[in-house]
Amino acid sequence: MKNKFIVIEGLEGSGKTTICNYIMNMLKIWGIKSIITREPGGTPLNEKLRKIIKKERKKEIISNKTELLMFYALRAQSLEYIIKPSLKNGLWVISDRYSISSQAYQGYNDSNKKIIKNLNYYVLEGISPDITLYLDIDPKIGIYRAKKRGKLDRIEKKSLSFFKKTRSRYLEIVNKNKKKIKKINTEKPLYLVKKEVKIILLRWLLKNLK
Ligand code: Z5A
Repeated sequence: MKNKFIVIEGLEGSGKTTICNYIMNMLKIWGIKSIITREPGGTPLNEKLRKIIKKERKKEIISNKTELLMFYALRAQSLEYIIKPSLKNGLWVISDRYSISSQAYQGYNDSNKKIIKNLNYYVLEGISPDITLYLDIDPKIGIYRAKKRGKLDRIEKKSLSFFKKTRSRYLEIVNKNKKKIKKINTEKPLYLVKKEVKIILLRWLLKNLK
């Protein structure tokens, strides 16, 4: 079977990192070699930029334009040094976030939506996930889970209404792309979320045995 590119999306605390690890272990049991990458992050340079992008700063505030371009700069780096070479070498790639994150978090007006479309054309070079799992969660629950883990970062400190709008943009994207993006409700015990992930991936793999 051709190797695949799987993306996990969702708000903070929806369980993306947990599910990425779960999928990697599941693929291993099935005899499939994979790697996990994350956005922002992945390469050594990207991990440094991740700290910068997440840090709250009082003096030189990251502008909205800078933030959007930073996410795409990181994505370009991760495509060049992780995603493309891994896919070329026969590995499956599991990415904790990808371009839909930019559409959901930064696509808050028509002008940004247009810029993101152009950036996708320029940066992604047509590399799109074979399947995306969108982990849906009420932002209140997501933030509660994130808070339990420790101090909130610059982005996590944004208002509840920002996350509500981000979630509705996610849902809009999911509803327009039901074939390629599968929605999973994560407001239930983790073992049930994992069970649903497994069923979705198995069904999808059986359909795509080529
Ligand atoms: N961002 C952006 O704006 N634009 C972009 O283009 C990109 C990103 C790529 C990245 O932060 C930030 O960048 C993010 C969007 C923005 N900001 N926000 N806010 P990050 O990578 O540090 O964080 P995150 O991606 O938001 O994920 P997270 O907070 O680490 O959460 P998660 O990976 O989805 O969840 P988790 O770590 O697997 O689980 C969190 C906790 O919940 C943990 O203790 C789990 O054990 C627990 N958990 C998980 N599932 C369950 C269930 N089902 N029940 C109970 N407890 C659970």
